Amino acid sequence: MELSQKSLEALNLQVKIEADASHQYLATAAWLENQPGLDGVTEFFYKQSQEEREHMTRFMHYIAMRKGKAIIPALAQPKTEFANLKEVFQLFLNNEQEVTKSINQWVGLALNEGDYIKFQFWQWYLKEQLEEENQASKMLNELSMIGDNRAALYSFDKDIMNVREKVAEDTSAELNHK
Ligand code: OFO
Repeated sequence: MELSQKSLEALNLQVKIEADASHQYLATAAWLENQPGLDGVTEFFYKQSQEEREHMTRFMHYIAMRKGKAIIPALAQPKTEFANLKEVFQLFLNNEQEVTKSINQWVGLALNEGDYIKFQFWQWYLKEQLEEENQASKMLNELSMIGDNRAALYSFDKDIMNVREKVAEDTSAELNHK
């Protein structure tokens, strides 16, 4: 089943959105790596950047499988300076909320076109977005509670990759009614 022109454009726009997200998180990781004592958060954003790139290539493979042509976009200039960690995670949350909005819109398009194969393809991304928004919100809440407490910030940094996994597992369990 060939993609409609509208769907092809939507998928290619999403390729760009994922590429920009990957680039932004890479720039975030670069800033974090220059801050003292934030090895865990740095690793988090390198990993996040890598995942967004995988999301992008997943779209590209899907476009090719549906006999379309993926377009590699020019990247937007990412934000490279941050005032503090809260700003880092606020940007993460805002960005993921925008990505979710965009994906929701494409899910609607797939349904309107009666393209249930594509509708099914999008489901994985919806779950991923829920997971990432949950991670960003949880981390922002924790940072609000931590405030200027350096010992708590040390633990936050040490524990962040475990929290990341835990939120992902909890989101999957919630969706699967476990
Ligand atoms: Fe691509 O997962 Fe979020 O943005």
